[in-house]
Amino acid sequence: MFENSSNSFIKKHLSKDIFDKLKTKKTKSGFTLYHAIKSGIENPDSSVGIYAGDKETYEEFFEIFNPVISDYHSFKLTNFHKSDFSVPDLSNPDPEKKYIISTRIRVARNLEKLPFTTNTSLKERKEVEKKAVKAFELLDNDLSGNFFSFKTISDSQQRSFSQNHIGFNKGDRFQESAGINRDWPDARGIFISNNENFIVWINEEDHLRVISMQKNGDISETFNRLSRGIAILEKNLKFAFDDHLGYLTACPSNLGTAMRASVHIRLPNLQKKKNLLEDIAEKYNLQIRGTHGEKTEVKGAVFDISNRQRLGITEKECIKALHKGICTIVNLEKALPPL
Ligand code: ADP
Ligand code: CIR
Repeated sequence: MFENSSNSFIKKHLSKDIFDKLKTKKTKSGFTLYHAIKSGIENPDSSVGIYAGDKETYEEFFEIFNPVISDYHSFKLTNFHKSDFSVPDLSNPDPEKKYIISTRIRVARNLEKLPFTTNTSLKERKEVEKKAVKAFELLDNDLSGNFFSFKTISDSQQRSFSQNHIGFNKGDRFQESAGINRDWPDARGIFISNNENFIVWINEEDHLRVISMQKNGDISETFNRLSRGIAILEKNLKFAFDDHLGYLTACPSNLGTAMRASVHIRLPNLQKKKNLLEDIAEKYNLQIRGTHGEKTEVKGAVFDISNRQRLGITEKECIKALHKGICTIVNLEKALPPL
C-alpha cells in the first residue's frame, strides 16, 4: 500500500491487524480509513500521511491515530492538555530590527459540529464561512476589519495576499489528495483587520486559521492580540476541543494548542553554518521552514522559525519556548564573524 521509500508516521504504524480492524469503519459524516490515509499513499514523501475528517475520527479510528499522535508528539494519551492564553512579558529579542522581519502566531480551529475541510460538503463549507463572517462582526477597535471572499476578489488579488504572507493559495498536493481543495475557491476567504495585524483564514486546511502578525520581533504584543481576538471569536463559535488532544485539527501534527508561533528572521551568517542552526533548532525544539511556509525554499537568508511542540504544552509555554530559542539564535548570529 505504501511505497518502500516512504518514511511517514502512517506507514510506520499502520499494521495489517489495525488496517483489518478499521477498514470497514465510518464516522457519521462518512469518513473512512481510506479517506484518512489517501494523502499518505499518494504522496510517499509525506511526513505524517494521515488526516482526520471530523471530531469523531479521533475516536472511531483511535487504533491508528493514537500511535501516530503518541509518536509524532511524544505524548501519552494518559496526559491532559490545558490551554492558557495569559500573556507573558517577554523582551523583544531584536529591538533594533536587524534580524527579525516579522512575527506571526496562528492557531487552527474547527467548528465542533461540522466535518473538517477534508470531508465537508460544499453546503457545510459555506455554513462555516457564514458562521465565521457573523462572528467577525464582534471584532472591534484594532481588531475590526473586512472579509474578502475568494469568490468575489480577483485571482491576482488573492495571490498577492499570499505573496505578502497575509493570505493563502489552493492547497499543495498533500492537501489535494486529502480532499481539502474540493470546490476551490468556493467558501474560502480571509478576514483582514484594518491595520493588517489580525487575520483569519476561512476553509484553508482547517475551518479557521486565526493569525496575529506584525513587522517586528515583539512576540508578547503579537500574542496579546491573538489572545484577545480568540476570546472574542469564542463568544460566537464553539470549537472542537478534547481534554487529551486539545484543539482538534485536520492534520494530527497540529493537535493541542494548534499553535505555530514563528518569526521571519534574516540569518546570513548562520545560513552558511546550517548544521549549527539545525543543532540549536533541535536543542530548543524549534522547526525551520522556508520563506513562503511549509515545504518551501529559504530565500534571501530569511528563515521561518517556529515552536515545534503543540500538544501537552500551553499556548503561553509555546510562546516562551520560541522566545528562548530566538534569543539564542540572534545572539549566535551576532557573534559569528561577518561573511
Ligand atoms: P501555517 O503557518 O499556517 O501552518 P505555512 O507554513 O504555509 O502555514 O505558512 C503560511 C504563511 O505564513 C506563509 O505565507 C508564510 O510565509 C507566512 N509566515 C509564516 N511565518 C511568518 C512570519 N513570522 N512573518 C510573516 N509571514 C509568515
Ligand atoms: C505530510 O504528511 O507531510 C503532510 N500531510 C503535511 C504534514 C504536516 N503539516 C501540516 O499539516 N500543515
